[in-house]
Amino acid sequence: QKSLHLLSPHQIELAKTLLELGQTHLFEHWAEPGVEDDEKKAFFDQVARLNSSYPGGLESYIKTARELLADSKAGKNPFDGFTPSPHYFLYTLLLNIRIQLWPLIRKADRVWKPRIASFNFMDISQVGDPFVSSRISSSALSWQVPTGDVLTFGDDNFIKFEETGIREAQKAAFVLVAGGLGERLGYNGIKVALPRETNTGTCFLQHYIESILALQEASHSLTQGEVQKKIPFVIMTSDDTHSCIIHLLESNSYFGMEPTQVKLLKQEKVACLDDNEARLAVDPHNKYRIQTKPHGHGDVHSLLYSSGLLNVWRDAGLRWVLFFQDTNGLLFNAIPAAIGVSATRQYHVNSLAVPRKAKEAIGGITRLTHVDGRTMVINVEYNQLDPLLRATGHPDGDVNGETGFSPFPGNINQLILELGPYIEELTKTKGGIKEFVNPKYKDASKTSFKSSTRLECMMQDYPKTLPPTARVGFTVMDTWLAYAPVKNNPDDAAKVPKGNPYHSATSGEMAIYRANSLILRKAGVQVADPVQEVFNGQEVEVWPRVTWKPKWALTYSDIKRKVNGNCSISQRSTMVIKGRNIFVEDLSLDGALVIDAIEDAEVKVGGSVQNKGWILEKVDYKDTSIPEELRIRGFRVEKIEELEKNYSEPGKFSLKP
Ligand code: UGB
Repeated sequence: QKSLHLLSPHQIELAKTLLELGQTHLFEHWAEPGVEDDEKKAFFDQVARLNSSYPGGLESYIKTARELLADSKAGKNPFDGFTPSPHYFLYTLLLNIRIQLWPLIRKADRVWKPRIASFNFMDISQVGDPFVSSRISSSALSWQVPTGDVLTFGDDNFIKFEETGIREAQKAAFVLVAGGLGERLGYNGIKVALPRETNTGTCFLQHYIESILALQEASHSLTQGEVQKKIPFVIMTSDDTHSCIIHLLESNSYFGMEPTQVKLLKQEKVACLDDNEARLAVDPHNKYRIQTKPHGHGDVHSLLYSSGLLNVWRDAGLRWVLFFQDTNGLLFNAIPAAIGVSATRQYHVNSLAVPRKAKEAIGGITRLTHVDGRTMVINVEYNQLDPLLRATGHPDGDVNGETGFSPFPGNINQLILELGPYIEELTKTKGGIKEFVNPKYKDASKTSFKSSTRLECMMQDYPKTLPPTARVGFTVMDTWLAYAPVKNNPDDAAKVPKGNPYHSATSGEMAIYRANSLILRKAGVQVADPVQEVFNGQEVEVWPRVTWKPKWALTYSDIKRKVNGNCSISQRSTMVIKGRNIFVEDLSLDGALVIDAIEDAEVKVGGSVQNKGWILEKVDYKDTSIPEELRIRGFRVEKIEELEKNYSEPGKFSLKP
């Protein structure tokens, strides 16, 4: 009452609302009127912000929180009434695996089909030659059945999808969700500034931007720019990451992208909750503030909706919106083909997935069937999958199936949405995504929390509100090609059960070299086998350290065009290709080779390159004298000897040592 003169009429309304919503405790420890008035005013500014940034305002937030907290206390399963089952997608996966696994396919036919007998399922015997079909025709399936493609890197199908994807890329906009702090990784900086690999030191954000620019260029030259010249790039930030991302972009001239191409949308945090009554938590460091925490990556939909960008993109003739996460250095290996799948299958929603190991910390894609018959194909988050399975007649919970993988493919949170249907849906929902709450209770009475909680939402829950007619599909790629996130700190990574991926800075970097080596192998290069090494307590395969810029090669066809003859690379080698028009032919590499060239220079690289090369020197992650971004990997590159060439004049050149 005594502070009312400080407030605008709108703020007075908000104060009343807070009192009506049972939030009087927020004012309990306030100083006398006239004391600390600035802080009190700042409190109401914060309340106004929290109110305006949440669809429906604080009233709606508290109401939803009370409902979700009551459900959580009652132990109500968030998927109440739904039973999960692996959908036919995994079956298709088996169908598509090549000849070596044919006996397994037979077995899967025996094992899985009876389990999903209630399904209108195509009999494997009708499919004929599994090497001809890479996809079961959806016409044989009822509408609920999700469709999915399982792609095999480098085969004709893959190449076809990549070509379609490159054509379509000019109609795409990219959205990176980068508001998370990465608590599991425990890195002190922003994750997008971490080197994707330390051979070149290229950070994730630079790699993403260079990949988008390379796509733009490739798409443009294939189609002579039917639609747009620049691919829009949106980055969702938060208070935790916003200023650092701006600094990273500005101090690196946007890594070659035009600043107008990049838009930052900052997500706001939401109010924390102290108890089951949804009493808002007072910030432990300031009694005039409400404690806040991130609301989750699901905010990206409401931010895009309210930004007005979607309509601008539609008017510019765009068709696809691609969402991706902050630290997957392999992602762009999968993008061209995945866009190709979306365009070919006309998917409204296409999620990228990889085979998943049980208990792996990535969501599982399931087909949920409700008791009333409704069916929904959706990601079930890793912490919910096991309890859901146990509660619905699978006493062993989340375990590997016959194939050695979880029957539920892993969601890698790379979504491709068709813009038109996306706008239609958001017009209805205003971008609101189904939320959840995850309180950590003090004891079994579930009456108090160990620490405050808050509502959260996830971007992959977008399909939950879609009508049954929506075309929701999946695209599965090999993990080695498409997925290597950097999420876990060295301690936690070293404790990952044997056989499960580490998802650490160490494994993330090694995965780049492995993927590039395997891609070159597929193109006919003799790449030596890897050796096993232990860094930061994690045993990893060390392949030759091969990297290239996205403008050198984005697709398998690019690689085939640029690598010819008899080439070989020894295990201890390093190869860095930077320029666009570099052609590798009859090269024998045993050492380190770094090669760059301006756009107008065409260079043929061959012959025998032999030198002492670059070695990986082990470092201890606890050794704080070493920069954090290096020690979290457990190694650093020591450059002993290399052949380095930079062609800075236009013309044709040949490098043949
Ligand atoms: N992020 C935000 O932008 N804002 C936020 O408030 C929170 C996060 P995490 P998570 O691919 O490995 C997801 O924390 O949420 C950004 C999927 O839910 O790295 O534990 C953040 O910056 C899961 O199904 O992952 O798990 C980052 O870019 C599985 O796909 C992104 O959101 C898993 O990722 C993801 O945040 C995975």
